[in-house]
Amino acid sequence: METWGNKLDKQKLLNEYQKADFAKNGVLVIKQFYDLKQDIFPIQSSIYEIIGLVMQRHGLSIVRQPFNGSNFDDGYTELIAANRQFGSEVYDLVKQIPAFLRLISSTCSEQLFCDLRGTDLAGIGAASYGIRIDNPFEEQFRSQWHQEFLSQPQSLDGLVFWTPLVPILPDMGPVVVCLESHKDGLCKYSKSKPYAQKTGAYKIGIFNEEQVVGRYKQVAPLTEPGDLIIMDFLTIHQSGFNISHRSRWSTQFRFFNFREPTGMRIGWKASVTAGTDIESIFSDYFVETDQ
Ligand SMILES: O=C(O)CCC(=O)C(=O)O
Ligand SMILES: [Fe+2]
Repeated sequence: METWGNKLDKQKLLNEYQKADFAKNGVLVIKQFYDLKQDIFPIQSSIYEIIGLVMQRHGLSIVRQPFNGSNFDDGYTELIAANRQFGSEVYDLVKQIPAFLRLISSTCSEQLFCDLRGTDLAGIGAASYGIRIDNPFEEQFRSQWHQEFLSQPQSLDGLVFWTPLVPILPDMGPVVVCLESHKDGLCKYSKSKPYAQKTGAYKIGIFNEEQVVGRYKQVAPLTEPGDLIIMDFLTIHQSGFNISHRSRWSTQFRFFNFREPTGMRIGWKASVTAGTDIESIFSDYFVETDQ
């Protein structure tokens, strides 16, 4: 247990009930895993400043309230109303915030992963992390049903860490998860008609999506900043639909196990967003379809 270089924080490890719950369901919500003041507030503060600088860069004079933590996104709705492209600029910049990178590589995240996966050698996949900004009624970048391993071919026993920066209410479209779906292995995928208008890897969907997803009970946990959702790399999940008036800000990062044989065989590839050709890696799992 010396592996992490820091003192092991046993408080942050899962108890036997949580471990059993995770093994059964393929998903677990851990309330207040991160410290609001120490871990989350500095990220929110930097986002507030970056939004302000992007406004300034584009000569916009949008009136904003002083930063108080929970209002870190003040003015963002007005910014994207002026030009949606300015929102993409913010999206690319916020993943460069040091406090966010500290959260990802925090000792408590790493030890949670290592303890749960029984490994001493965790990795954080190249381009496998970011801060989602799901704007109300926007479909283009919404994640439809998927399993993480297909787009993050690092290790089969990887984990998604998902944690919100705003309180997630039902109308904000919480992540929807298919319980116990991780037990059935990797699904078949196709480039199907319903997603043809989407961007990049969002064109890919689970083959026979409705039938596959229909086999499982679904949950859509409501979470608050500080809470953490962990998901198995094979758990089927999707973004909910944000029909609220506020963008849904959430951070996600992924850990993988360097010692897992499938990951080692395929070479711990980077995220699909970094250009990894998942159709060739997973050629047996892609189905041609005209539906
Ligand atoms: O935040 C979302 O809606 C989707 C999240 C997701 O698919 C992930 O974190 O892997
Ligand atoms: Fe995902």
